Amino acid sequence: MKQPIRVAVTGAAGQIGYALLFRIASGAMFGPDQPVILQCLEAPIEKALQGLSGVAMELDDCAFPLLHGIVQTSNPEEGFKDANWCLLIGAKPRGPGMERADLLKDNGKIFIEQGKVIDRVAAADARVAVVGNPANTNCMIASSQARRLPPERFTAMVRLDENRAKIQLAKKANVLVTAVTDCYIFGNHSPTMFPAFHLAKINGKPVPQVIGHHEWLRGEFCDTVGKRGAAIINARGASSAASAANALVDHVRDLVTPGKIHSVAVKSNGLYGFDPDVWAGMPVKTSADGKSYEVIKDLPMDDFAKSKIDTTNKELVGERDTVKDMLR
Ligand code: NAX
Repeated sequence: MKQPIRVAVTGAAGQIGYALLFRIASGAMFGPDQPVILQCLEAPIEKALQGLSGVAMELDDCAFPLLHGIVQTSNPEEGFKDANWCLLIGAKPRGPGMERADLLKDNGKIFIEQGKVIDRVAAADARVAVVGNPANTNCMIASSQARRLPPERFTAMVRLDENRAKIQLAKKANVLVTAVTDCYIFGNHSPTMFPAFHLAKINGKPVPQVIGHHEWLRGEFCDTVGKRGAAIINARGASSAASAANALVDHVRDLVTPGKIHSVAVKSNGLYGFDPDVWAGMPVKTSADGKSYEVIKDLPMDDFAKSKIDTTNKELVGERDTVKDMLR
């Protein structure tokens, strides 16, 4: 039996947390032979901690063979102690009348603190995946606090957007989602993101050739993927939760599975024309040992793709400028 790995999850009693913890404990994220210890971190609010105790009872009641322990805490030092993976989901939601800049700054404070503590107390091999919005910028903020852990250990999730793009293309072409490959998200997890349809393939053939409807690809397709979160809020009265948890399972599982290629928001280092210091979605390939990744470089970008990347890059730079006084 392998040694258990420690997985810290913030916002563990929230809606995504509730859809996620059971799947981690069942082996969906790290495999059927990898035991886990869940280190659940919640805000120091009585209602949240009480909710978390109920989630922990339910986890117990599943009698998962791979679940070797549950920590419940509101203390980041305890929550991130020796963690191998830190899944940062907890964030403040945007309240009525709240400006985006205020949301960025309020959430920035959470990610400044968590970045510092992770750097101090997490395991030597710690890796971080940020879901709490604005995810790309929160990830950049957390990484900016780290002295020990290099920036490539900090990733943000754009996998939900990749999954959304794939299913839209599959439905349009009337094929199973498994026929869609090479479908990558560039930029911010926001409506400005670019689902790069010109690189995607259906049954190995270029999407523009198979679908043929260029106006649909440039217009309705990009809009549907970019605004899917809002459409779900309108329909459900609550934001995406199960699909977000599922995307995080995909994000982490593919980052530890040798050879997998998928969309991850990483420090751009200037690739694809992004500002070097923003975290932007792009395709990455997991290394042979499953411990690191490299960005797939030099994919062709036409004028439309370049203008979409320029727009999403400007938004990321604007977000960073809003919080720049908080960085070190
Ligand atoms: P909920 O409001 O249901 O849950 C958030 C939880 O985080 C709450 O239980 C809260 O008490 C906790 N929390 C707040 N501050 C905390 C802190 N400092 N430490 C620990 N826990 C803290 O939100 P939920 O629907 O679960 O969404 C969580 C985040 O994911 C939001 O920021 C949301 O915008 C974001 N999303 C990101 C997505 C992505 O693709 N990157 C998609 C889904 C989702 O919208």
